[in-house]
Amino acid sequence: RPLLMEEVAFLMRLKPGTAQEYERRHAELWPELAAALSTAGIHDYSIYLEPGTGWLFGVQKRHAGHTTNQLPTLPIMRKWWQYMADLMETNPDDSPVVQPLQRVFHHD
Ligand code: RM4
Repeated sequence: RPLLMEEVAFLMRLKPGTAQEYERRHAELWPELAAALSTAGIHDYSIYLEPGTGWLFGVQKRHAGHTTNQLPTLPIMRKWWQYMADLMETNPDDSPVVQPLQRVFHHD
């Protein structure tokens, strides 16, 4: 039976003192970026903050046939990452450092 949807979770990290601005920018997420995420098959996407440390916990669902591997090639995604780079720990290309997480428990 084919998998219709998968859930993925990952860590990212904020630079010190940027949490308020990070939340503010996401409250005003560019509609074009939201559309790109949806088109790529991402939905039910949340980012949680551990306030004391700046660790971000992202969790999102991906439809079967999702194209998240192509997001880094989209100009709107690159532009968003450049915009966010002053707030986040980033790679040299301005994408956020992402640490994938392994699921060790699930209660349905
Ligand atoms: C984050 C980061 C992620 C993106 C979300 C919407 O700050 O840029 O890559 O998926 O925003």
